[in-house]
Amino acid sequence: ANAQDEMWDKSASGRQHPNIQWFKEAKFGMFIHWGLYSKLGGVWNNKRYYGSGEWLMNQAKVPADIYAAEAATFNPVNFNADEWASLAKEAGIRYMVITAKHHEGFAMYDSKVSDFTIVKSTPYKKDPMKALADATRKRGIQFGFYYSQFLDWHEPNGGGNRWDFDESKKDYQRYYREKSIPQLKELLTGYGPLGIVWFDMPGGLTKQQTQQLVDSLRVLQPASLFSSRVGQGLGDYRDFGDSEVPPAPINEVWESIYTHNDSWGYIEHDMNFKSPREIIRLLANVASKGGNLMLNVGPDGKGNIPYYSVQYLKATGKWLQQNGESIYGTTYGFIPAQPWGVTTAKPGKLYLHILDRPADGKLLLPGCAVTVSKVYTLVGKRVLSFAKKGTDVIVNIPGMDAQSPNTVLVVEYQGKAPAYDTA
Ligand code: H79
Repeated sequence: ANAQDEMWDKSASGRQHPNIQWFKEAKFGMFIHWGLYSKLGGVWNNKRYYGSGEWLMNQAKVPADIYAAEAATFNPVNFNADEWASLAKEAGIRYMVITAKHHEGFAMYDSKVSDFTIVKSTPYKKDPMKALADATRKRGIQFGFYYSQFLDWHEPNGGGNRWDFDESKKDYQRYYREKSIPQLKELLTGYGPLGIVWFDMPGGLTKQQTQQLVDSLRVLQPASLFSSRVGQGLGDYRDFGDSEVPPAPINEVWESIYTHNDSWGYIEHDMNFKSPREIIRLLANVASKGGNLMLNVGPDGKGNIPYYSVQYLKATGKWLQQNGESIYGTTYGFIPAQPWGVTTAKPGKLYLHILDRPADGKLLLPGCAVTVSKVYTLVGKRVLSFAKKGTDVIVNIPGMDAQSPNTVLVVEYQGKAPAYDTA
């Protein structure tokens, strides 16, 4: 886990945000990294960089003024908020979080407190976030902003940039006062109700100052959820490290974040996209531990979501349309991960996600100490026979489509589900 995640303190979060329920049920979110780095695509001075596109300025140690000049040719003319939102809808996405400002310091919205914005310093001149906020909400998708509250490589007083600003001369308080907090307030007042404010990489504030920051933003949008990376254990739900799933179920509200390829921001030479099969299995794995998966896509500098992200997300949505009952609104199942797959649950129902069909066609549910009344395939509702041996239940499964990324069975039962020893 990142050090920042260790700051998330279970005792401090005994409280529950009054608006947490939608998030608990949502299970599948879309993360979008989009900024000036998207135009650069992981290339600087004809050199390809690997890792994460949004880190290019840092990796190539580009001076802030030279980097800022790139805005003059950033013109995402193909951006279409309705297309992005309907893709999310078709993919079965329930919430979307997009970078309003990443570490590069560039505002992807109409900020009045900085000149380094998509409206003021690019030929595009429009605010794409307004349109996206409207397009997602219109489709019942919760909308939220990512905001890098401490790292800002554009500002002499912002965190992180040591290649052209002297760290010892930085006044972080001033940066928070003059840019970070005012921009957060703009985002929380100008774009309607936000489902989430997704902070990242805390720094430069004491616990008391972080609390003041949170309090000053809460009053603007009491219903909005804050991610744990606001720091100091003050978030409303827990985020794991980038691309991390906990090893065992966790009885808390939490989220795993993953990239579709190997980068958050667009990299033109990164084609390592997870297949629909991989996404569907990752989603089941995360749900079986009780969390949400927020999967990232990185649109390019013209405003196009990469072709494979579009295709693979749509395919994921097809699976969810038929099998969503086993994902949305579930929590971890009471049977831990098995050689054949993982489980999720709702009251009276256990969902068996068969990721690797056992060769003998017999599915073992160890420690299934409930009264099973019926087992059937989720798709097609085909009833299956089963046997009981002590607390073990063995389900006779039919020949399955070997190509299926995840075949789901439903176990209906009476009785209290055995307690799961969560981490
Ligand atoms: O927004 C994404 C990342 O840019 C951000 N969090 C996610 C959601 C993040 N900020 N800091 N970090 C992640 C940790 C820094 C990782 C790094 Fe690297 C390792 C920076 C340099 C080496 C990854 C690999 C980025 C460039 C190369």
